[in-house]
Amino acid sequence: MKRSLFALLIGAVGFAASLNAQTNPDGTADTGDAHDGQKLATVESPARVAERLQWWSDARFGMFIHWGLYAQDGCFWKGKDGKTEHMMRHLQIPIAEYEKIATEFNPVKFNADEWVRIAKEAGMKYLVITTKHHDGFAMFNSPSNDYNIVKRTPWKRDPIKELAEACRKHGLKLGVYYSLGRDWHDPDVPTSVKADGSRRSNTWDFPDEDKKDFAKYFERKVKPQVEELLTQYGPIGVMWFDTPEKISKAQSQELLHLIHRLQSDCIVNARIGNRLGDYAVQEQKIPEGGDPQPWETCMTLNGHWGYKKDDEKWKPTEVLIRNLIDIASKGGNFLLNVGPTGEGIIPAPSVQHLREVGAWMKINGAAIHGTTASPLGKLDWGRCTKKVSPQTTTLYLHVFNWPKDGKLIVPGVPGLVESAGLLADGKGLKTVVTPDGLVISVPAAAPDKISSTVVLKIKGPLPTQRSGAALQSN
Ligand code: JFZ
Repeated sequence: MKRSLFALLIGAVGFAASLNAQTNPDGTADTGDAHDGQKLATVESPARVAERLQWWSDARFGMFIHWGLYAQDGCFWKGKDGKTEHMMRHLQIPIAEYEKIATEFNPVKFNADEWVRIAKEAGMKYLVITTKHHDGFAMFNSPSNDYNIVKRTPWKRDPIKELAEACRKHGLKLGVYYSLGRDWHDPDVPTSVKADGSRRSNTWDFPDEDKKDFAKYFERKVKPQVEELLTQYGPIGVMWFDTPEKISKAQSQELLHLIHRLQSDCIVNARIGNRLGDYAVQEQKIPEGGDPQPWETCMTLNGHWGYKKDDEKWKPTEVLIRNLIDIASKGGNFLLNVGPTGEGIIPAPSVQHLREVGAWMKINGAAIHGTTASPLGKLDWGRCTKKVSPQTTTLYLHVFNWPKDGKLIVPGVPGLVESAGLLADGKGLKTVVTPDGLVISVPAAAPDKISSTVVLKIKGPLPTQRSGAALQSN
């Protein structure tokens, strides 16, 4: 590929930053990690980046999967509550002990086809699965490092291979999560000390910080494993890195170069570190004004990423659907997480919630997939997404609060109305221009209590196209 890293030397295009505090589900303060919410540097031409991101932007909705040894007993170990997928660190479990979990890890109910179908039926277009979390255990066949699911478990299978096949079959893209700067199994990963004084590396097995050399770990483990991920499974849609921590700029660049040498179309998230990557990550929250650069919010269905057996605090379906709409109206992607069990199944409440989202998507998916950010200002009754063609601008009006008087007022609609109708039944609706805005006459009852879509078609492109930047402020 011609796009080269030489472009690195040419100026970087700046984007508006949006910095926000972050908290882990376990309450630990990952607050304001420098790699999140930051301006990304443009390494390639914006056109090339946009081209690579096209399918991903159109997708708008994906499934995040956190699956690892911590799931074996739902983040408990020897009866002790390990709190989250960070169980190994929270309980300071020695490597020799943690490794024993692998000898019992036997997810006999795992069915890649079923996982992919659950995602597909929810209206999701891609998945991102943890191939190595902070515990350092590879959930894929890793010839370079035998601490992996094929070598160390009685199950001996490679779930990434099976998921790649199922994704191909069902037309979804496969992305892989890789914990970059944290690896509690490797002796060479130095500790980063957080603002709250907590240390994020394995200080119980490897207390001597002076002996740790990130470069050794990077060469020995990261580079070979990233290469494996990009050569063993066909096209990888997204490399989703986490926790860049101590990685240097040169190392982030080298890694990016390695990825694009192997798969030039592979999208990389910003957690490759040092302001590189194609899109920004937001965790557990939706930025108020969106973000003009490509962005994705990742979020849990309950309060945990990994399977936590005593967590029953599920987000209501209404919240999930409205979050998806809110994110799409601000030009972002929604990566919604499931935490499969040690047996290899996605917990029933997760499946149920995703089914309900899927039922909504079946009717309203056209108002999400392939849309871009709202061109309208703040709307009292809900949100807006749009699709643009040379002849017509389609506005999807997502009505959360159905008007009691049968009049939906859309302020600031420019141009000539071509048609208005309900997405649910295709029936046309009457419109009239008033000083308050366009008034659409809608039936008394909302087709959907969570959100109903009114499709408004306007002649030609909108006069003021403000791409990306969300104009909604709530
Ligand atoms: C990380 C992991 O530690 C966690 O286990 C999970 O995988 C999640 C998706 O990512 O947690 C983070 C990382 C970065 C921030 C917050 C939580 N951050 O930048 O605010």
